[in-house]
Amino acid sequence: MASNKGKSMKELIFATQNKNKVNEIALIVPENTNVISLLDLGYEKELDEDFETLEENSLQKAKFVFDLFGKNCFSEDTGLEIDALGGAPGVYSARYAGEEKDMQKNMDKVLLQLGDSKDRKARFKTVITYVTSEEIIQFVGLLEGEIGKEKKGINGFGYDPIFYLPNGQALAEINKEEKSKISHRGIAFKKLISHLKK
Ligand code: ITT
Repeated sequence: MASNKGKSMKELIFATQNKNKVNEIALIVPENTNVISLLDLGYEKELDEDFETLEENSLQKAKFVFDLFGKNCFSEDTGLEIDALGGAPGVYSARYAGEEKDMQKNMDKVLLQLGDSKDRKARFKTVITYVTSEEIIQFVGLLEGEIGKEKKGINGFGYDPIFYLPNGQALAEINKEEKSKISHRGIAFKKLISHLKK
């Protein structure tokens, strides 16, 4: 992502293989930080997510990658929580409509389940876990909105076309710079950066 020059440069492994997450984070990485993803490291094996909470899955991924590479690292796990569906898809967001992780099918399932429901309140929740030899710490980022009645926009990824912001725009209708400023992922990552500055 960035070259590691000056001596105060911080190097961090981002324990993800999701290119979209990497691209969003890249926009808000401070100049003194070099973020290296698992894609950069050529690590392609899917990371296990065996638990039923974002916190535990995020911790599992970060610890695994820290043990593997022995370098300061962070992971993030994100889920979409829809109130009228009792918090689903939540931790099952990637595979909501099946193992093939097909986002069109995942979104169609949500739209079908909600039907004409008036209560469409939802939020994205990101849990970042930062692991070093000295500490393990988590940071949460939330983005509140609602599930629209149709898919809108071509930007972003995942559930962005059906997640509407309070102003009525779908997350897939704003560009990635704007998304990074307001998003669950951006908020959690900025908390990590402030922690690193302490
Ligand atoms: P990792 O390598 O980081 O585990 P992943 O794709 O498995 O990547 P998650 O388990 O954190 O990612 O995410 C679950 C799903 O939630 C993901 O596949 C997306 O479909 C969706 N998702 C995550 N972040 C999103 C965002 O910012 N906007 C829309 N959908 C998102």
